Amino acid sequence: KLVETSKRLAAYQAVKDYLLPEYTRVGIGSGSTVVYVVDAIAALGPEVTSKMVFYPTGSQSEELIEAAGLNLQYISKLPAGQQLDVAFDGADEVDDDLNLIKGGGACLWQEKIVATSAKRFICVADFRKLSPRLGTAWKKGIPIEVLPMAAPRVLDELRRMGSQNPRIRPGLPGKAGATVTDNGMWIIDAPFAPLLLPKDTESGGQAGDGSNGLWAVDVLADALIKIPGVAEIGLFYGKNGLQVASGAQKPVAAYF
Ligand code: DER
Repeated sequence: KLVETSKRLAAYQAVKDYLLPEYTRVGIGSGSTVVYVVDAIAALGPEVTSKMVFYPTGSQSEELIEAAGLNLQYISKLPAGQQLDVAFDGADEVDDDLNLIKGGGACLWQEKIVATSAKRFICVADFRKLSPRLGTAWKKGIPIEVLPMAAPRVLDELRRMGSQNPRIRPGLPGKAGATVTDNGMWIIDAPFAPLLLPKDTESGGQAGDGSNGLWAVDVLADALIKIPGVAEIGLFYGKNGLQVASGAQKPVAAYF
């Protein structure tokens, strides 16, 4: 109950603060917290929302937008050189620098495409997601979207990089075999020791290069994305974290 209340409060506050009436293009993430974001947007009423178009990050997100009667459009239709005004999404874990672990809902690939197509990215998360370092609160591992036929090779490389017991995410009851994403891919969950921040490595304490199994967020992200067979990784940028290709601003705020 407390968690749901926290999600709802965070979502309504985030929409109040960051969905400005003049915005026309809005990204909608996936998961259970973003349900409250869509509720809060729908509550603004059609006089506000009818002027806006909403971009999904997967099948669940698309259903949320349609069920709320909001205008649906796809990121594949965003004109060249244009960006979304804002994108809202959840996270599995948020560290001190607003770096995120995402992918608990296996939607990370389209989520990152939409998030990095937006001028502002608002992460909405309940208090459970707050953590000093990624991997402290969320112990299931970093979600990594992979080409199924490459999964065994990727698992080998992850073990070599020091991941403890990486594994292919099994399907939910009713789906024999692996979880299959909206993109027809698999997810590997790769646990690592808590990921270091610049304030840990700059002080000269730790290298963060994977030696003794300790990685800095950006060093690990750069290494993971290069593994052949990896499509996308569930590590998202923060204010001092990963650079974002699209030049999208860092997460403006995280709401807890
Ligand atoms: O899969 C995802 O990235 C989701 O956004 C997830 O990280 C958040 O899901 P939740 O809001 O249900 O915790």
